[in-house]
Amino acid sequence: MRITSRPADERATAVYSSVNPARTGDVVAEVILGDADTFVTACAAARERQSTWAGIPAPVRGRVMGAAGRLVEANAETLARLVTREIGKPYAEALGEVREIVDTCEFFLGEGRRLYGETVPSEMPDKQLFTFRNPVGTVAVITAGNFPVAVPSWYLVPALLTGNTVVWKPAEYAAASAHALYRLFVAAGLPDGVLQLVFATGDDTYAGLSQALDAGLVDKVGFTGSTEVGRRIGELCGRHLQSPCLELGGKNPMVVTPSADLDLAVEGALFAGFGTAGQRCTSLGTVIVHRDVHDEFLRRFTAAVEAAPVGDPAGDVVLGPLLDARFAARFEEYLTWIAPHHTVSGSSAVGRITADAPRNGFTGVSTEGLYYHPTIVAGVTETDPIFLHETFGPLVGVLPYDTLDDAIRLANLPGYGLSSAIYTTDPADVFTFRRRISAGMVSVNNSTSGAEAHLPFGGNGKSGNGSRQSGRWVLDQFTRWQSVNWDHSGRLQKAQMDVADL
Ligand code: UN1
Repeated sequence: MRITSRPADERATAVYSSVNPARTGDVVAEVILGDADTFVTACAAARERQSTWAGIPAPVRGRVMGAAGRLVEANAETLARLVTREIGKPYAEALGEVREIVDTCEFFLGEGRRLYGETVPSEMPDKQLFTFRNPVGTVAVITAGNFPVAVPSWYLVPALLTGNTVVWKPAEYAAASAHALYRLFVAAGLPDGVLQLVFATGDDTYAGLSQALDAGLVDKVGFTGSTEVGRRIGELCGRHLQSPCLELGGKNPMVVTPSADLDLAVEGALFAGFGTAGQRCTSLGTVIVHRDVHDEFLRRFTAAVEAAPVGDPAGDVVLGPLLDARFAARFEEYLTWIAPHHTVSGSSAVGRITADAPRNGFTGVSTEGLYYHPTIVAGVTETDPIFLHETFGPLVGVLPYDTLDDAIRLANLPGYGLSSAIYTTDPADVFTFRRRISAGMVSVNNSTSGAEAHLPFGGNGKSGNGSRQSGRWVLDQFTRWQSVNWDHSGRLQKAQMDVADL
């Protein structure tokens, strides 16, 4: 299948092949890439349609979001299969991801009837004060491919619902999934041009975004991706006095206290660490375990990882391949570092699964595909690169702690602040942890990953600029408050008047 930007870009110069990471030679889509001009043109086209779209009553825009959700639901299995084929996400997780779009659409269908403003009492007689939410204008959305459809919907649905037009640039290695979602949204009744899909390289997108911001064509940027790129986008937006919605990396800790249910903690660590092959921004980075239960936890966690089914993501596996060759190359840099430094468990080998480094029960084709052994690294220290940085692959570090104070210090040390988890049966631990952890999200006796569509999602520190997505909180990203004061006294009343002057 050949796919291109909308509106179709005649000047496109390069064709990118989006391939199945589980099987060499399976080209999922030939993506016709645009360039910086394509991006700017799309922003101009979106800008042109914005006031017409904003003129449609919010409950009616909400109905379009509801229709999009129903269409996605009706096509859920097809879309999930495409996600699995294009990025190697296990089918059950891909289906969950598609379900999350439906949840988001359902939530914002109702929100179209609830874009409330307020009436506010005035300090002057015969004067009325009101607040209204106005759309920001044109929104540029740039998304990663590890959540190729759900995470984009977290931006598209609220941005469109609140009367913005959107230019969406998905990751090219997940372009077919993005294109399929785009088509479902258009089929749901979005007027022509209200949502623009653009395929371009990261460099071209950055250049196009910079030009579009200079030309005043973009009012808000939403970006999900690496901390490194997020910083550049943040700087660029800052120069235009804009505050983007940034959802960046994570080094999400899990603290296991002595009172924890260890089997539950192991189950949580397995899913959080190795689901989506460890490539969620919310994936588990390091387990920080109380010394009294450290060895037992490690023994059970190792056994669980050894038994975890790995292989063909279309089947019932815990993990499939990595997303794309670029991610695999980056992950391998971390792997070369660990071997001389640490004890590795959870697998007979580290690195790529091949005929020479096989894995028991593996269901993929071992000489093909970007499959890696799921790896636990025991005894990491607080200066190790794998402790400090997001590895974005199937690798989890484990280290012991002695006091909860120290566990929290270690959990905050890498400087991210997206998700976190604590396993305990002591409520005092929960409240101490919740109060002192820097993360935007805290799970108690549950995985660090697994978002719900109506709870604020987002991070602090290197994980973002404090913006939150999802639920009613995201409305503040895509609308601006307008205050209206209406004086019907028939005279000029000045604020801060004395009671005697009234
Ligand atoms: C989840 O953990 O359910 O890109 C969602 C990511 C995140 C979404 C994670 N923005 O991995």
